[in-house]
Amino acid sequence: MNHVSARSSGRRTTPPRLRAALASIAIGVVAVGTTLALASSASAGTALGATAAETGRYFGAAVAVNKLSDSVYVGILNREFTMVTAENEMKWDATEPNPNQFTYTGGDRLVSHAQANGMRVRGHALAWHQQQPRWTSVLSGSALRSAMINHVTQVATHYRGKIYAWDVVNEAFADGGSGGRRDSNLQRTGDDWIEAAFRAARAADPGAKLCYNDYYTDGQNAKSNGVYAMVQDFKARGVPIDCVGFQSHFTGQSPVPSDHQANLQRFVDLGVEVQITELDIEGSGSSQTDSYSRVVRACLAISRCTGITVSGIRDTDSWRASATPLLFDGNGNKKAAYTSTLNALNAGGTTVPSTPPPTTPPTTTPPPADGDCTASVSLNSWPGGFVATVKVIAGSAGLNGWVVSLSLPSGATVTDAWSTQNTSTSGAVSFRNVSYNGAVGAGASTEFGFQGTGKGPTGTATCARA
Ligand code: 9MR
Repeated sequence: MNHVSARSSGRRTTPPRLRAALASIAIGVVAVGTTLALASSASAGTALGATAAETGRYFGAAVAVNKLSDSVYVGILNREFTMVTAENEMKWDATEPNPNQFTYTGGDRLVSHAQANGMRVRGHALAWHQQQPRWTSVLSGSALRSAMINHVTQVATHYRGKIYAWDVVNEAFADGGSGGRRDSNLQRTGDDWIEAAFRAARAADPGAKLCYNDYYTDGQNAKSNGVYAMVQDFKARGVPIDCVGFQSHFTGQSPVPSDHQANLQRFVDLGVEVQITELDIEGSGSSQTDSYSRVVRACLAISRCTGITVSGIRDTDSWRASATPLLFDGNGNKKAAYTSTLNALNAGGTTVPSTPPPTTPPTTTPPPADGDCTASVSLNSWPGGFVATVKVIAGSAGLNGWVVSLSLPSGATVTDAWSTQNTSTSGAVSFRNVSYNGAVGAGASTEFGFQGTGKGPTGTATCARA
């Protein structure tokens, strides 16, 4: 049940300061490896992030890491925002400029800044047809598919435990009336490229919420219907998806649609969270201020609309600066749109449930009979490659170490493995625990994963005490 909080009405059920503290605690539980600045609740009512936290939400900004040396920029960021998104630094071209050579300098700086200042991080974006490194342009088919899966796996593994939500796939649906997929090099690897990316992301970072993110999907239209059908299908088939991001780039030609809230709600009704991920609204004056408050009110009316991110801090930081679409002017002063946004946050709304419902259907695994442990493999494969996630379940005596043995078909090779050490890369392969996951209590479980080329394992995996 949602309860409504409203500063100005008698409907409040929880004192605001207590509510802020509870919200901070709830956020702390889900923010792995992140310490939230509890001091932020001192500015509840007067700063965006602290006020959003009163209903369990975040308020974030897209950040350009090279601006972290600008004191005005950082001053606003640290005062107002509780979530950051890397504007460009976690994209494919930035993180893997050469095949299988990863550079995380910019993204790591952002994560450090976030952790030092009690902010969470939205990861953006693992797979997208734009801002790919040059080398992907000569790839296609299974080579491109494998490169994409490797990219998703490596980047999500690098940031494991540090990301609140990943935009796993960005902008994969076509504009216009088709409601179908956008043509792209990734799409040409096969329709299942999106689910392959989501499965690889889940295997690499089981704690991050996994989002599909797109623009012009804010109201009901052919494009959002296409995304809706995909999410419905993913939910029905157990493809791991937790959230849908609505970029929310509004202009005079593309204003906030009248069915905005209803559209967000229909996605929530499919069993995903929704987030406003790149909000900016062209213009000035009352049309801009009204539109900002409408968007905030729509999100706050929906308990599983968990947060709002604006696509920059000052108008001059925007990727479309001439549209003056943000909340602060070029000098860092609060605009009228800031005030209307803060007022809308202060008006309250539904409270985000503190423990999000489970999002991946539990896999049916036979309980260990009398043996030491069992292993079950879930496989995500595509022509030319696969990612395997293996669940190790301890028997009634618990474990202090384990080894899982399985056999790969001929021609298959393990190219990467995580949370495990493998004895070989082809044929009969054994996977042992690493230092942090050898101890498994009675009936409890742990997971590891590996990826490879060729076909994935098909036979039974056996588990033994080590
Ligand atoms: O804000 C980003 C800008 O700095 C880049 O030049 C641009 C290049 O593609 O990407 C901008 O961010 C995009 C975001 O990653 C996805 N949604 C649309 C944004 C504008 O293209």
